[in-house]
Amino acid sequence: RRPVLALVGATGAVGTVMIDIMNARPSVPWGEVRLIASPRSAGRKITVRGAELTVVALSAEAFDGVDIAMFDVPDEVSAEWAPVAAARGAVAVDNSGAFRMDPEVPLVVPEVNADQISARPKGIIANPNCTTLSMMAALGALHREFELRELVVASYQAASGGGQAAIDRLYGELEALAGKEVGVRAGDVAEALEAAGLPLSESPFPAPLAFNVVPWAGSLKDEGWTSEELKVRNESRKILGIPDLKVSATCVRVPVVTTHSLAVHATFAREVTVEQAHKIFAGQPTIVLVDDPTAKKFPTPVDVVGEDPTYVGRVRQALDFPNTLDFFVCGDNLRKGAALNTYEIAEELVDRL
Ligand code: 2RA
Repeated sequence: RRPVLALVGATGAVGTVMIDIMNARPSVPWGEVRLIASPRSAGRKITVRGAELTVVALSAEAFDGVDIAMFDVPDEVSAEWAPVAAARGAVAVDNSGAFRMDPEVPLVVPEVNADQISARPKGIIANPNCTTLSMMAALGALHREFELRELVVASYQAASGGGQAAIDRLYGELEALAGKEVGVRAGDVAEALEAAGLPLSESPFPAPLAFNVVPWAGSLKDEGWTSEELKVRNESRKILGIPDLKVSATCVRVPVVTTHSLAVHATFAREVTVEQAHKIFAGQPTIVLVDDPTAKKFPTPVDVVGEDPTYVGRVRQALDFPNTLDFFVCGDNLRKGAALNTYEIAEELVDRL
């Protein structure tokens, strides 16, 4: 029998991208696709691969007969319902933060550690945070050859990482400020937003995002670090299987709608030349290398929206740091950063149920 796939959170932003991905695949291995969402969205009709499906409400019974259940819902919903799906016999592939650091839950990026899919004592597999994911294909490929030791990164994160309200806020700010002379005096952007009825107190961001960059993503954790920065550290260690990897991350929100970028400073056990790195990136099917400094060719977020691969460029051997490479990566945070990686894990699972 062909496996049954459930999608929990089918009507959300990432769930919608998952359906787009499924619709675009040349073929799918599923005997049935079941769309699950909150009772509020139950009854909605969505077309998946030419068949009109009715969204069913989340309940324990909704998982009966399901082999793989992909979850894209808030942490607390996953924390409650992924174990229910597992108890009913499904493997839950969860895109929330609820299980990522659980030692009994593998944290998987298929091109880096697909081998870990089979050891899943809780019947749950976690999908990494989109910021970590955007650099994993590149780092995994380099680590296999040169042994990663230290990682220093700064992120340039798109508004859509904060969900629909964050996207709406960025558009609202841009519209309110369009054509105005702002950013020439301290505080005038915030004042203009306030005057336009967009007070900062109502924003998902702690500072204006239009005409600005905001060095903050997630919530405050110990000693001034944000949750997002700690995720980059902890998840990179777990995915790459380097528990003592030295990591320092600064996460920054930029006025971009979709696609997270990172400036990566990675130190290896052995010397890596730009030529060697280029060869490795060019040989990895899930990476697109765009790196021609003389022609000023490099990836930017707007080139990568809607794309599956991670784009890599600006590869340089650090002048003052032996064994260190600097490079820039861009990954669509809604695709590889969320829906695509989750779906790829589900595809990998088909032969390992
Ligand atoms: C963000 N990484 O970009 C988060 C979303 N999961 O805000």
